[in-house]
Parts: sequence; structure tokens; C-alpha cells
Amino acid sequence: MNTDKNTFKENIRLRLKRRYGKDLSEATKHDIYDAVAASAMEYILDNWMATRRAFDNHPIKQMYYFSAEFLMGRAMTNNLINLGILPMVQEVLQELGYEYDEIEEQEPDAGLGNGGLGRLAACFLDSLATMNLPGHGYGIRYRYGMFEQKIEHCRQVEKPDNWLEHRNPWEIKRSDHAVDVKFGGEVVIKVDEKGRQYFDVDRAEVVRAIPYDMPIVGYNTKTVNTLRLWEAYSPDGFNLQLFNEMQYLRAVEKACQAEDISRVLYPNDSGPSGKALRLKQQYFFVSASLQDIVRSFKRKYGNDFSKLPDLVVIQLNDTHPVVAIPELMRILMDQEGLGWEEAWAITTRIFAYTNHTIMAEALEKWPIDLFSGLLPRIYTIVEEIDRRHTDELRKLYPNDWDKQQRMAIINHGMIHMAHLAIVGSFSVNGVAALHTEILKKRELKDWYEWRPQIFNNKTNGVTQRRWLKLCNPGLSALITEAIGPGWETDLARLRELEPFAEDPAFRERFAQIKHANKVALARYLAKSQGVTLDPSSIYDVQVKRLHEYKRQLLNILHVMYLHNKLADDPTLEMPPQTFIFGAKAASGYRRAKSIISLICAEAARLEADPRVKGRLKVVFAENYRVTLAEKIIPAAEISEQISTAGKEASGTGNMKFMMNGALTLGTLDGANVEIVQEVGRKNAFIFGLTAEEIAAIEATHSYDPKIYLGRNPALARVVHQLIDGTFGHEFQTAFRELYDSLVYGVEGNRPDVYYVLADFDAYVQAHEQALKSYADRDWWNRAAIINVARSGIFSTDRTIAEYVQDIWHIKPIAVK
Ligand code: 26Q
Repeated sequence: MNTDKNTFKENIRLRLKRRYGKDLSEATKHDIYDAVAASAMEYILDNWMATRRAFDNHPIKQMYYFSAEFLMGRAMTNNLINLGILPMVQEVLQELGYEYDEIEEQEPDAGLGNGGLGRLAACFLDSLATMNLPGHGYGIRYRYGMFEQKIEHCRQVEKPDNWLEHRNPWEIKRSDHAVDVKFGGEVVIKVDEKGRQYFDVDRAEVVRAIPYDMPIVGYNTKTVNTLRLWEAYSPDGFNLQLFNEMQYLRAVEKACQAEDISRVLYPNDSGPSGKALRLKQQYFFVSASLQDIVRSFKRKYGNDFSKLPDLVVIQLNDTHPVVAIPELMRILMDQEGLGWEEAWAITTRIFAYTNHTIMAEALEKWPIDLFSGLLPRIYTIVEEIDRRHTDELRKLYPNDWDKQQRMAIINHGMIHMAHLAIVGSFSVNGVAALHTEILKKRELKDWYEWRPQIFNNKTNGVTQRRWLKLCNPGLSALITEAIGPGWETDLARLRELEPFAEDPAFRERFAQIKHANKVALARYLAKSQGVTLDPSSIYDVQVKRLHEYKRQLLNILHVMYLHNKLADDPTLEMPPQTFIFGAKAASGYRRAKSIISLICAEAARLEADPRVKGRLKVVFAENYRVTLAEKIIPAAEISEQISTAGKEASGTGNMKFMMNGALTLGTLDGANVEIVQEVGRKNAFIFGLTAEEIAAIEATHSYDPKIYLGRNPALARVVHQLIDGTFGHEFQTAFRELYDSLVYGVEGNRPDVYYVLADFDAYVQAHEQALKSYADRDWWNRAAIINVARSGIFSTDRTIAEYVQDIWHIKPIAVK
């Protein structure tokens, strides 16, 4: 340890000198962070190179995870934990006169994702490396990630996320692996030296893709996998002619347009943008990645592409990278000279597709004109895939013209990416049991009947290395003390905690840790945004993207209901509660932004009301992101998972809360169903319409929200407060629109499409039940410990093991 410490310290000194020309006394905290990261990289690099060598020397199959998003968060503490050197580095920093935490705070989040789908990709990479599996990520190195959220006068304001302002010490630029990606131009037929005809594109715009590699460090193992992210670069630089004519903007215009491709992450996590730039992003990273994969295959194994499916498998994270299917066809045919049948047989053994959504409006479609203009050769390949596919459908369903239409890849002037995905993949999976069932029975029914054998479920998970060990060191230490180490790589072992739920001394220590986490969160939020939280109040938390289907509106309407109750009767017995929200709204999602305003306006109204002082509080935690989740989740007591049943594909926050000992208050939706299966209904607070009940209502068009308003005056009052001046004039229009959407329906929609009013009563009762249970602290702590103990199956280690077994068929490898 001491030699390690001295070497590490020396590395920090050297780094400060070489990069900043400073000694320790002159270094800023940020310099120190950079030097610690660089010193940690010294540890990582040897293993990284050894891992690459191990893969190079063995002909083993590799899995590539294609994803437009990787929501990595911070790397430093995670890497130090996985390397097993966090305590050592903490000592080093202490000896240098720094708190570890203040150095940790210097690192910006790698916010290269919107939410669940991007964070899932990050958790998968952690599990793959930890399990010594050859699995790597391919994506985009966005210059600006998920926007930074500020709340100004109860409104969301978006600021660019300049995460690369200082150089990123966790990446290595690999200019030697750059490839070119072509857009536009005209398809032409050429003849090769053997006299064979092939297609090419002339007069295309060329964009260079430069890879940056980030190491993915396994926990307590030598395996270091790679996340390769592409940056768009214009090889042409600028136009000297125009520059000399002093047309400076025009001189760089073309280069800027090329480099726009990797400029910024699209901040909407539903509803296709229909924007050319989004399609350019998708083709850009997919084409670069496939060129990279094929090049390294040829280097290792030569030109026998029939072996490709035995050595490469690609998981498509939703439809965003699905253009990979025709792109691989293009490479195999136009560049490698294979025929269609041969290329198709290979392609359809390589791709597997994961669906992450049931929301019909979120399914990606591209207008033919846009697609064929940008990717003319790819379009002709999609047409041919569609032609052969519809031929098959005609034979299979000769009398069902409707079905043939529904299942076409190209129809109504659009290219349906989910259809292309299914036709080109050997596996299609949903992300929770209920989700997969709904896909099979409803959303993808035709497709399931067509090829039932390719459909399968892979319930999501989260990595316990970040979502327990890193974010909750107190609870982690208690767990290790109770059951010993090993749960870090075998989460099922948490079951051994269960007997401790009956041990009063253990329960007491568990409760103390939760309380300490609540205090820590209160401190953090006081410092970062100047709010005060009472750690003796119940922390009731809903953190996730803002979406109508996730029903943050139901939550805040309930808070308003409690507010009225307390204001009406100040002597009412009610334990103090703090409702914590965190959520980003897509920049163009007006109603989502109105809901944020309502939450903040109600928070202010509570603050100003002496009748509820110390009893009811709302906190909107600004700029929710991975790093903030790591502080909020360990402090939570109630986990709000209240989406309209049938709408949330899985959810993964629900699993993080459970693992940290919060009790779920939620609907039977997504993975909540499986959480309840594990803990039992009595250790959770389940309420509301089920997916089946909602399906039945929709089938008969029998929902009338006014019935619920008529039946429940307290609810009618709350809803009316949206428009009666309770919140003043500033948000009159915005809140009126929320009101109309609930009561009358707007923009041609039915009223209350997400059944907020239908579920309100049941939601109130679930909360009343939770409060009653909370009064019995022994019961509560017992239930919380049971939640932790039974969270084992929600590790991504389990999820990844299932993907390996059923889809990828890859094998672990020992790194020497
Ligand atoms: C599509 C087209 C254009 C622009 C953006 C997009 C886009 C971007 C991101 C569409 C969807 C997303 C993200 C979706 C997502 O995060 N889905 C969530 O995935 C989780 C992991 O499987 C599930 O747990 C959640 O239930 C699901 O909502």
C-alpha cells in the first residue's frame, strides 16, 4: 500500500509538471482531479492493452452494442473502485491536503444520453467487463451532451452542456483508426478489375469519423473493454478561396456542417424528430462502426465472410442504429463483392434488436425523400429488402392485403425502422416481462405471429457496482459486514441479508445509514441550490425524465390535495413529508415544461403558507443527471413509480431505489410487476388500473374523467385550482392547458389519456397506507431490508448472463 501510495503520488506530481507546469502548491482542484485521473489511467492502460492482446490472439466472438446513447456519468470513482484502489487514492489525497469529495466534484458527467436507454447501455458495459466478456460499445462522441437544466422563475431553461471544456482524461483519440462516411451523391454502376458490376456513389459529401476510446474497467478483474465513440471531422478544413475574399463564415460553412453531426445529443427521449441531422448522426456512427468491425475482421481472419456471424454479434439499442442492417449489406456487396443471398444470410445472423418503448408515437419513421436524398445507395437496399419481404408476406397471407400493408417496411411514404429491424434480426426482445407480453399480443402482434421463435424477454437491470457500492458506501459496508464480500459480483447473495431483517440491532443500523444519507442529501441541496430539507421528514422521491405517461402530474396534484387538507385543518395529524422531484423536459415538449412549472409553483406556494410549515414540502432538484441520482436515491424512502399501466417499458430507477432500501409506491407497470413479485404485495404500495383494465377501457371507449371529478370533490377542487387563480397570472395559459388536457382533451385528443383522474383516489389511498406503515418503524425498516435483500435479480449481471445465453453466445476470456 505504501509503495503504491508513493508511486501514485509521484505520478500526480509528474502529471502536474508535464501538463500544467505546476507543482503541488500551485495546483487547482481541477488540476488535481486531472492528475489523479491520469495516474489511474496508468493502472488501466496495461490491462487495456492486455485485454486487446487476449482478444487478438484468440479467435473468439465479440459482441458490439450499437447505441446512440451511453449515459456514463462520472468515471473516476467508478474506475478507482473497480481497480480496487479507491481507499489508497483517498489516503493519498488526504495526505496532500484535499477531501476526496471535492476532487470528485471536479469531474463533469459524461451525459451522452437522455435517460433509461442510455444508462442501461452504460450498466451493460460495466457488467460485460466485470464478467470478462468480450463486449464493447459503439456510439457518438457528442461535443455537447444532455443540456444543463436551470430553473428560473419556475421555468426550465436549457444551457449547453460543455462537458469537454477541459480535456477528458478518460479517453484516447485514435486518429489512426479514422474512417470516411459518405452522404448524398448519386448511385452509379461501376465495373471492378474482374469485370464484375457493383454500385458506388459519386459526388458524395465525405465526413471523416475519428474514434475516441474510453476504457471500461471490470470490477476486480484485469478485463478492460472499449467504448468507441466517433467524432465527425471535416477533412477539407476551410475554403481558402472564400477566406481570401474575406467571406469568413462561408469559408468554414461546409466544414461546420460536417462537424455538426457530432455536435449535440438530441434531447428528446420520445417522438421521432424527423430531422435530417438525426438520421445523419445515426448513419454516421453506424457506418463508421461497421467499417471498423469489418476491417478488423479482415485483418484477423481474411476474406471468408461466411465466418462473420461466428465472430461478430451486434445488439441494436432500439431503432436508432437500425440503418446498420442495410449498411452491412452495402459493405458486403459493394465493397466485398458478395451476392445478395450470401450477404443477407450473413447479415440476418449478426443483428439482434431490443425494443424499449410501447409508445406508438415514439416509433421511428423516416420520410422516403429525406432518407433517399441523404443515403441514396442505402435506400435502394432498403427497397430491395422490402420487396423481398413483401413477396414473402404475399405468399404467407394471400388474402390479407391489410396485413401485408401493415407489415411493409416502406409504406405511406415512410420507412419504418422497427419493421426493418425485425426483418433483419435473428432476435427481438422487450425489456421487462409485461413489456414483452404487450409487444407480442398488441404492438408487434403481426410480427410475433410471423416469427414467434425470434421474440424473447430480457428484463433490464442496473449495476450494483455504481448503484449500491459507489453511491451508498454506508449501506455497502453494513452489507459486507453482515454477509461478507462477494455480492459485488453475485448480487443474488443479498438474499442472505433477509434473516437480519428480524434483528433489531441490524435494523437500527440500517435506519441510521438511511438517516445519514438523508442528511447528506439535505446538505448537498442546501449548498447547490439553497433549499432546506428536514431529514426527519419522509423523503418521497420521483426522479426520471418528464413525460405525461410517467405522471409527475398525478404526484403534484396529490401534493396539492394534501396541502388543501392541512390548510383546512391545521390540527390534522400527519407526519412531515418532503416530496422530491427531478426531471428534464425535452426542449420542445410544452406540456412537460408546464408540469415542471406547476411543481415549482406549488413548491413556492407551500413555502409561503404558514399553515403547512414544517409538515409538507416540495423540492425540485435542478439538473437531474447520473451524479445527482447517486446522491438522491440512497436517501429515498418512498420510490414513486406511477406510470400509466402498460406505458413504461421497464424502468430502471425503480430497481436502483429498491436496491437502496426505498419502498415502491407504484402501478403494475414495466418491471414494477417483477419487483412486486420478488418482495410481495405487502412490502410495496401498489395502486391503480392494470394494463389489462386500461386495454378493456380503450377497447370500449368508455372512459369519462368527469365521472371522477363528480365523485370526488377534493379532486375536483385540486383540478379547479389549476385555473382559479391559485397560482396567480403568470402561468394562466400553461395551467389552463393542463386543465383542458385532463377535463376536455386538447389537440384532438381524448381527455386525460393517461388516466390521472381515474387513478387519483387509489393513489391517495396508497399514500395513506404508506404513512400508516411508516409510523411503525420496525415494520418499515424490516420491509426496506427485505427490498434490498430481494433486489438480486435486478443486477445487469443477471441480464447480461441471459443475453449471453440466449442471444450473443459469447464466452468469457482470461486476461493475463
Ligand atoms: C428518437 C428519434 C429522434 C430523437 C430521439 C429519439 C429517442 C431518443 C431516446 C427516442 C427514445 C429515447 C429513449 C428511450 C428510453 O430511454 N426508453 C426507456 O428505456 C429504458 C431501458 O430499457 C426503460 O427502462 C424505460 O422504460 C424506457 O422508457
